[in-house]
Amino acid sequence: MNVPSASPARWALVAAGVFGLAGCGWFSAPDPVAPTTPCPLHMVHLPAIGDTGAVCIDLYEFPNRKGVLPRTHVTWTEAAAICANQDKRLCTAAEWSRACSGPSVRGVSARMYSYGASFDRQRCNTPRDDSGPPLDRPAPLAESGSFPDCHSPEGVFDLNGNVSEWVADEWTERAGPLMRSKDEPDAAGPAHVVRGGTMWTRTPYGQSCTSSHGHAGDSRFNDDGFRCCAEPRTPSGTPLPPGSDRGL
Ligand SMILES: [Ca+2]
Repeated sequence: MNVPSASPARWALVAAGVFGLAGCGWFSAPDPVAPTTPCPLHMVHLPAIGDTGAVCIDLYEFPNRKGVLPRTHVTWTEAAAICANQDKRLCTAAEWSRACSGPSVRGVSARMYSYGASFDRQRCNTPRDDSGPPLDRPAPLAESGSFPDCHSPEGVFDLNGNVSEWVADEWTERAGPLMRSKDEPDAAGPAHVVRGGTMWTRTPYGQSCTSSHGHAGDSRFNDDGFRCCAEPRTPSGTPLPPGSDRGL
């Protein structure tokens, strides 16, 4: 996968810790004496631990803004281009899993949901006892961050439910069922993977951190979105060597 080079001018080292847009409630203000994190604003740094490499990941589903509805009806190609335009890229399935499940150590992940081991249908936008409406009806999306306890320990929101999220990986049978819309049975091009499930409980792919299914890359669904990732970087904008941010 080609990773776009970042323009250092668009990156800024920020104090470590979880914080977001100005005036966003529980987020703490940057601490001027805290160590810096090698990620842009409004991204969370997930350092390399165990089997998983380091990555910067958006706090929220795109457009990564608290209080704003996530983008839907977007193809995989469009999602990848939008991330690239921000000097980011789509997350890989492994990075998405690391954000949701926690670091994998010798193949064992820490949790099944971003918030813990057990399903709580009210904690995220995952309460709908249905398999979803027709595509010509809007999905009951939630504004990013409107479920205040729907986040990982590192502060990444809405990984379980709300919109399913395109990741970079091409779909294979190991990535769950390939779901096609009856409105576009002949969609062309390679299929790609979407992760995390949506608000609908009665789907074959679920709503946990292992939730995975495929869609044709040029399909548009009313409950599919994405979030962006990026490489951790030095203050000059150079990608950090793999593993060099362990323990940051
Ligand atoms: Ca989601």
